[in-house]
Amino acid sequence: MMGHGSRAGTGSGFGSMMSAVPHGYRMSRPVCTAPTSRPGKTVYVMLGDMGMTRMMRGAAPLGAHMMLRAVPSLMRAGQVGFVVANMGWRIHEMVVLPLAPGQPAGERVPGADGRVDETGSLGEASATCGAGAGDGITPGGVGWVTLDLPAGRYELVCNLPNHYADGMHQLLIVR
Ligand SMILES: [Cu+2]
Repeated sequence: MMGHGSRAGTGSGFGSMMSAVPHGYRMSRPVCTAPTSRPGKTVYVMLGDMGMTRMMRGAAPLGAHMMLRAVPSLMRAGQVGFVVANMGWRIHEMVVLPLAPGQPAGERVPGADGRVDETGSLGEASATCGAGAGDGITPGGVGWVTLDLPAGRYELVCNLPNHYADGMHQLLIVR
């Protein structure tokens, strides 16, 4: 499935994001949808990559083109429901990590395994067509999680090997 005509099927929140997908990204057709009833604010997170082959698994070479986009990225403190759609061809996930005061977003240094430190994680959506933690969201899959977020700065990351370094992170500000 390619092009901008595809729809996430997970709610209208993805509609505007689809038109902002950079050229060259391959969009997987959604295979499931998140529950439509969620407490609190909903954040739609789109995970994507440029594919190359359907044989690709989770690991990726450095320099691969990948993306993580969340809308909105600014909200009030309280319950936040994340709906995370993997529209790429690789396995992805979304982990919510805190940012210390003054700590810039996007500048974590991955370890030798290509992953960043998840200390202090507030939760994640890494199950395919399910809630909370799992074995990763497979292409076309949707994961979801509802978290109680105090005011602060957070970073949404995909922590499969090299995915953070390849660009899968976004700042989330809670006031
Ligand atoms: Cu990823």
